[in-house]
Amino acid sequence: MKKLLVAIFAVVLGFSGAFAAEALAKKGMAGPLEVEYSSEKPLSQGMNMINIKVKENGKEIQNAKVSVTASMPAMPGMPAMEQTSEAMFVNGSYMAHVVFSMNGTWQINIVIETSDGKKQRLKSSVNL
Ligand SMILES: [Cu+2]
Repeated sequence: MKKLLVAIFAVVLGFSGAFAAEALAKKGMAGPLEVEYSSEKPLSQGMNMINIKVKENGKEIQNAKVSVTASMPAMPGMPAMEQTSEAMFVNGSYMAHVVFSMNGTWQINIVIETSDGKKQRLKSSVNL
């Protein structure tokens, strides 16, 4: 019975996931740094909070300067858009407020400046 309930629950979760937009949860490398970036809610037009964790060789780095740039190239009737936000280190992760002014595909550029002054970059994109 327990197994059946778990199976039903999994199916329902999977089913709702097919319709609801999912929250951001991605990983990537910025040079030698492992970067995890996520959002609690699905990304949407307007203000979004993006959480970023940075590790080097599995060890968390908490004293870096982290910024997130969201950009979209020009499209018919819309000039190119770009906005950078500096992340703050809060409750164990870097938090950036990122504004997406329209739906569509946004290029994401996460720049991490470590305490030795080196800058590492992770390029990605998100859809909303
Ligand atoms: Cu656009």
